[in-house]
Amino acid sequence: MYLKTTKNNLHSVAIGIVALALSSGAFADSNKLLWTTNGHYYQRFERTFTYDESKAYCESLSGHLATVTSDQETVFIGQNLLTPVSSFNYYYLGASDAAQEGFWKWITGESWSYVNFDSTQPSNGAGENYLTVRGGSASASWLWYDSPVSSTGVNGLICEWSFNNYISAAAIGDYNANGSTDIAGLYVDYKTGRHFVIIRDGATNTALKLIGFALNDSAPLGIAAISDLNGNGAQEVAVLYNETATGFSKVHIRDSLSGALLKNFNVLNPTLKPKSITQSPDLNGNGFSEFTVTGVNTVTGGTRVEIRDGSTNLIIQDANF
Ligand SMILES: [Ca+2]
Ligand SMILES: [Ca+2]
Ligand SMILES: [Ca+2]
Ligand SMILES: [Ca+2]
Repeated sequence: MYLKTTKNNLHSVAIGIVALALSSGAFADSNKLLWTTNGHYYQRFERTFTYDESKAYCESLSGHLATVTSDQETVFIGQNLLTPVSSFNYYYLGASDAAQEGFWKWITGESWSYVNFDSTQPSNGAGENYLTVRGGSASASWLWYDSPVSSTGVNGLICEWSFNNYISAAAIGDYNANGSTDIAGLYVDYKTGRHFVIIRDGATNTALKLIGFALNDSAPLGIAAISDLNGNGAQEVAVLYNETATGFSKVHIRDSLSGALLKNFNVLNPTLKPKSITQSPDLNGNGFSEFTVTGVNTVTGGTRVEIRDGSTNLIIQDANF
């Protein structure tokens, strides 16, 4: 990364004073921008993150570190995300050759065919196995460098949203009464960040119903189908959340026919990180099926399991592992 061309060194001297003035955290994150050519969204974040933290950050937003696979994509990112920042700034992209030196791979699995390294790059310095792109307003700036996993020389990261993030799925009986069990899939919409459950016919794959869940930054973790609670003949859908604002584990239950929110309540306790929700048969004989939530104590590593009644939401059985 740190081998610079003579041209860049001269460039550095010439605008060094300007860069100094801008170097004290002067840049704001970009907006999340749509590239209409491929329908993907992109955003630049100013963060002092390692590569691993950067990767996890994009994933926490249901995106991925950006993959740049064409000159047009370089130009879009360059003109819209990199032009407002200094040519002394570097940003992580989603590629690495850490597994095998010289064999770069995009984290999305896209083929490594387009490359845009600076002429001196990759310099293959010790540990320089992570891709960065340089800021600035000229296309000559938007070149790639191999950087360490952690560096004070890296100023942030670029996230890309290119597909819906599917979290989990559950069987939901025969929703359209055609003799086949149907499947409810939970995902985060990459365009809006909103959480949806889509029900598809198990035999034909036809989309039968789209149910909107939360529109916030809480992470949805799983889905369970439970018995009809409001007596309209359609089963309900329960989604487990880790509510960012409060740290609480929450279950939201919506009617699968109307999409109406029927219940919103806490499970586990705040010392536990929620992990999963699954459906269980009616164990206490009240005619309503149950659901099971699992949480992990991040300090001790212990796991807690609560089986709760689908109607009362009270604990029927619990265990600590
Ligand atoms: Ca891409
Ligand atoms: Ca069906
Ligand atoms: Ca119902
Ligand atoms: Ca029950």
